[in-house]
Amino acid sequence: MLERRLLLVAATVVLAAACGDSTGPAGPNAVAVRNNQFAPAALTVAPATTVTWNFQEGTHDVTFEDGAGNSARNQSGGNHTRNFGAAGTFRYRCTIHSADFTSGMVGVVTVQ
Ligand SMILES: [Cu+2]
Repeated sequence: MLERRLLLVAATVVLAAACGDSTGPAGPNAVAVRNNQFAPAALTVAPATTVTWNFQEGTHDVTFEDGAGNSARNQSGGNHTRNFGAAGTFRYRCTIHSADFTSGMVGVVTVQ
């Protein structure tokens, strides 16, 4: 009986550790948005992949150079997704924390 209870406690701790960390890596095909950075800043995916931006800290946006698939202007939590259908290079930035697509809070998704 005690063993079963200990097992339950151990399983709960493992589950809490897996679910509770909102500042860790965002996962495959995902970008963490925090500390005025996109992490990873450069992501390569296959065609037809949906990429998820996970807003973990601060207020930011995801604005693409091609003008498609942008997030809300001032997003401070939750997720934003864009599906990339065809191959290409898709630069994006946070308009709050960068002036152009080459410096500041910028990122790129390469679809190949
Ligand atoms: Cu920002």
